[in-house]
Amino acid sequence: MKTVKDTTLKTLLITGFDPFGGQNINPSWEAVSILPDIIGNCHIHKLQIPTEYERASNCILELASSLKPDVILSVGQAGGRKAVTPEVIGINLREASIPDNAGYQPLNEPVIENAREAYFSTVPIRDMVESIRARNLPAALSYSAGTFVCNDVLYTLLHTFHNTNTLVGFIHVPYLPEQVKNEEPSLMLNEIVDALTACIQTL
Ligand code: PCA
Repeated sequence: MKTVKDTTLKTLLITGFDPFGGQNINPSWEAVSILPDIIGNCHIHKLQIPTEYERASNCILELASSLKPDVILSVGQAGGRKAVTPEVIGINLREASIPDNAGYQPLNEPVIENAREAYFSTVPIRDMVESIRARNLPAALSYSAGTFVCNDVLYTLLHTFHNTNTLVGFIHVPYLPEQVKNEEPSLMLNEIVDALTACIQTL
């Protein structure tokens, strides 16, 4: 009997944000937008989302309802970080030090009323860190996705897909060199693309 190779691809929905906070680019979308359509076992669907509370996750949920992805990975800018950082946890808190792109600046509000305090990410974050480092690129786990729009997306998706077959994760990436002055850390676009590719290869 012939063995039939399983060539079924997973459906990955990966998102990047539009620029915010006075920047004119966001490395997350710059990198996500140039990923190939297939990486490893995954068929990649890309979506740019607005840096706006609520609307960012709604955009993802709307596409996810028809796409039915196996995995949703969101990518965001974390200016000042020097490594690519898969996030460990999303928390049920909105607290913004700057307004989002719709001018909304919540203080001490829940992401979702009467929902639990936090959810752990469900993608293989430790494998992702190893996979990035195997390419000689800087990686570390992050234990806080903050309380701005990135955490909002992570928490909302983890809440929505809790106990389903859809895995959810978030990866923060450093600035691009053109965004920084002085000694602030950055990574080149091709390095961020390689790091994301390494993460996707663990899926
Ligand atoms: N980073 C922000 C929101 C959009 C982005 O790219 C954050 O870390 O919350």
